[in-house]
Parts: sequence; structure tokens; C-alpha cells
Amino acid sequence: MIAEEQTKNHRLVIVSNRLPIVLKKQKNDWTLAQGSGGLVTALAPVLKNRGGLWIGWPGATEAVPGLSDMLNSVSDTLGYTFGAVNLTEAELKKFYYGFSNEIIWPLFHDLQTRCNFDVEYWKSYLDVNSKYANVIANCVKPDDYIWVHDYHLMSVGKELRKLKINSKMGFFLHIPFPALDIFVKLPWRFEILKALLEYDLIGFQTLRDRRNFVQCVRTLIKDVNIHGKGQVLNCRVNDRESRIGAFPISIDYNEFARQAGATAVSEKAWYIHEDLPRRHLILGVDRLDYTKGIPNKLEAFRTALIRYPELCGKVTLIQIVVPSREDIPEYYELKEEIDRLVGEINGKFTQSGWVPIHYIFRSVSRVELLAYYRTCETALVTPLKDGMNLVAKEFCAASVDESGVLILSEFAGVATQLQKNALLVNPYDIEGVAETIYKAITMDKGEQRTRMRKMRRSVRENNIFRWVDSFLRTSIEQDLNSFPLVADYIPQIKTDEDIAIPFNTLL
Ligand code: GDG
Repeated sequence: MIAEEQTKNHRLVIVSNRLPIVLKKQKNDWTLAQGSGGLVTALAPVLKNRGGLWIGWPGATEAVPGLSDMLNSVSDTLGYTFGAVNLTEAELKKFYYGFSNEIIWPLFHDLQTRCNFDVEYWKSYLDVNSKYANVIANCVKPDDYIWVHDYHLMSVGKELRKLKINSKMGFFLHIPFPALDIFVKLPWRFEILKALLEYDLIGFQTLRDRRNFVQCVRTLIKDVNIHGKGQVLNCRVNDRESRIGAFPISIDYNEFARQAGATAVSEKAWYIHEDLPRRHLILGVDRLDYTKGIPNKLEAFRTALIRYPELCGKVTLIQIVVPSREDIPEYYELKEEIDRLVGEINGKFTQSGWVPIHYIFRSVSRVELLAYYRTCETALVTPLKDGMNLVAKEFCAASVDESGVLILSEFAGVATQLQKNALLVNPYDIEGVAETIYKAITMDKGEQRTRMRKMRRSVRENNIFRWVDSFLRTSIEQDLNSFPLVADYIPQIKTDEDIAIPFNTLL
């Protein structure tokens, strides 16, 4: 146990590829807005008002005049400070778009044929991880807990050890960890495993990911001893001890449920349905990414319309696609494929007064997102592979009237938790997904309610605070409460304009 005096001063230091903010340039002026994505949704409520530190890239490769003043003013609002890691255009290209997103991302999602194993990417990955480590080393105090996130930064712990930083360090992988026969394709497989074992605790989303990692370590690393059972295993290599655990990530359930019940959200939800009267609405919300299985989903919807013609005119798919990584050619091609499929389906089936797919290609405000969650009768969450998938959990939390059916890919981490009450599908089985869409639409209200109530309870009990507490307890035998709350803070959500204000209470 850390002594009480130490506890008072220690801070939680979160390190992620990007800061939870987005820098935007309009003409010559820079502004800051909140970032989105799974990692930000999950971690922002954890650090808020804890007086900690979030280290990452602020999102611009050019010098931004007044950046530190901007960051300081945001810090005042959020109750934690920022440490910026500056990246050059070349680093961004090779480390972020290259190694992280052309190698690790596809490989860890079982899509090895999409990998581009360029050795220049690997060199840049090591250089940039070392750059992060230097910024961390300059900011941290000995009692701080350093918590590094995700696949971009697997070597940061090792670089910190080289710099003689002996603080406790944890690492959490937000994406899946692949099986041995896929992982061994990585030319730098030994280096990555050894680097990960420099952390005191290595956390994965599911037991399956942890099992894959353990099998890779046992097979590829000499003189390793892994023992223990339950959620966390102990691993010894020479004189180094680490722990390896499964910690399924979650959301701030109460906050989602509370915001979903706000007047602004109810009004927007009402208008969405009013504009599409007597329709059964199916919702898809995905980042533009080939792992999210958007083309498969559209094919399944088309098949459902062909197999069950009685659905025509009665069912609408609202598909939100959030732009992401468009500088990578494969993402641009994916966008073209989605555009083509939506065009084909709408071209073929549209009738007077009914368009089968409402396609939104942009990010939406939190109010709008919650309104879609609340008003749509079915959510179609069908990634080909996903670390967890928070959209599924958010849909449940926002279903405040306990209605709604969740169709869920068996290859999303969240399926382990919600499998009994969601309708599980194999996203590659287009006919099977089409049948399940029909089953969801025709499910009676009583069964819907029973299933949704159980899923909501599961997400409520296993919320983001439980996740962070279990990670911290395993790592340092303390929970989030040992990082003192700086101020009492109760976020309010009233209008859409509130959401548009950068760094409002939702971040
Ligand atoms: C990675 C892993 C894992 C999306 N569009 C908008 C918006 N979002 C928010 C959602 C949700 C988040 O982004 C997406 O989270 P996911 O979990 O679905 O996916 P990734 O971004 O791929 O996240 C994933 C996660 O990390 C956490 O560990 O679950 O498996 O891939 O929170 O609500 N939010 C707003 N407007 C949008 O248009 N406001």
C-alpha cells in the first residue's frame, strides 16, 4: 500500500496517442473542440476533476500559436492538465498512418492481408514511442501512476524503463489481441511482446484476448513463467514480474441514461420519429472503418428487403458513418463502396414516401446521437471484429423506456457480456443477419423489455468506474477514489448548443 502522504500527492497520468481534444484551423484561427471515439468516451469521465494529467498529440503537425494558453484554459474547465507530444508530418505518416494503422490495426483485427509491413514504419514507431516517453519523463513525479493506452504506444513502457522511470505503469489494449498464428506474421513480434512485458500490468478487453496474448508469450518468449488463475495472471521473465488481466471497458452509464432522458434529447427523438411516421427504425453508428462491417450490414439489409417484401415501406435503416482516417486510401475506397451500396439499395427500393436508408456521413452532436439511440427500435451493431464496441452499451443505456432490440456481432468484445439478451449474429452470414433483422422487427414488446432490462442492468453494474477501479486495484491496490476529486461537478445538458460549446461538461 502507498502511504497516506504519498496518496495525497499522486496523480493519474493517462497517455494516449491523441489528446481528448481536436485542434481545428478555420482560415488562420485555431480552435479546440472535444474529440470523439471509444477511448475518449471511456476515459474522459474518469479523469475529469481528478487533477491528473493527459499526455498525447494535440492533433496538428504545424506550430500552433497560443496552444499552451488554449490547453490551459481547457484544463481549468476539465480539472486536469495536458502534456503535448508534438509530431512531425513524417512521423504522423509513418508512425500513425503507417505502423499503427497499416500494420497493427489490421493485423490485430485478423485482417493480415491488409498489412503493409514496411520497415520504415517500424523505425518511426520506435522513435515516436521514445518521444512520448521523453515527454512523460519530463512531466511525471515519482508517485504518479502512468497508464498508457492502446496499440500506438506499446513500446512506451520499455522506453520509460530505459530513462530509469520506475513509477508503476499499466497498459490497456483497446483493440483485440490476435491468435498466435496471426500474431506471428508480425516481423517485430518478439520486440512487441518484450516491450509489453515491461509494463507492471497489461490489460485486455476480454478473456479471449488475454488467452491469445498468453499463448503468444508462452510460445515466443524464452524462460517465461505464467501462473495463477482468475481475472489476472502473473508472468515472470528473468527477474521481471508483470500481471496480465482482462478488463472489459464500459461507459459512464448513469450519465448516458440521464442525458438520454433530458428534454432536448426527448424533443429531438420525437421529431426524428415524427418525420418517419409508423416506421420501424434500425440504427447503425460506426466510424468509417473496414473492421466495422458496414458493407456487410448494408448487404444484409438489402437481403432482408428482398426476402421479406412486407418490410418495404415499413422499415428504415438510419446509418451514421463518422469520417475517420480518410487519408488512408483503403478508407477512402471503403467510403466509395458504402456510397455505392446505399445508392444501389435506395435506387432499387425507394417508393413514394419511403427511402429505405437514411445515410449520414458526418459526426453528430451528443444530443443527436442520444436522440437516435432513444428513438430507434433496433440497433444493428455488426463489426467483423471489435475490441469491445461502446455503441452497443450506449444504445442500452439510452433506452430509458426499456424498449429496443440489439442485434450484435459475435465478434465484438461486448458480445461476451450481452450474449444472452442481444440477438447475436455472424456478420459474414448475410442471410443469417437478414433473418435476425426480421426477428428483431417482429419481436413482441414483452420479450424486448425483458431482454433490454437485463442488458441495461449489466451495463449499469459494469460501468466505466468499475472498470477503472478494477484496473487500478489490480495495479496499485487502490481505486479511483485515492486520486482526490478536485471539485464537485454535476454536468447539465439542456440544448444542442450546449453540446456545440467546446469543452462543455460532457467531455
Ligand atoms: C476503440 C475500439 C473499443 C461515434 N460517432 C459519434 C460519436 N461516437 C462515439 C460513440 C462511441 C465511440 O465514439 C465509438 O466507440 P467504439 O467502441 O464503438 O469504437 P472505436 O472508436 O473503434 O474504439 C473499440 C473502444 O476503443 C473503447 O475501448 O470499444 O472496440 O475499436 O462512444 O458514441 N460521438 C458523437 N458523435 C458522433 O458522431 N458525439
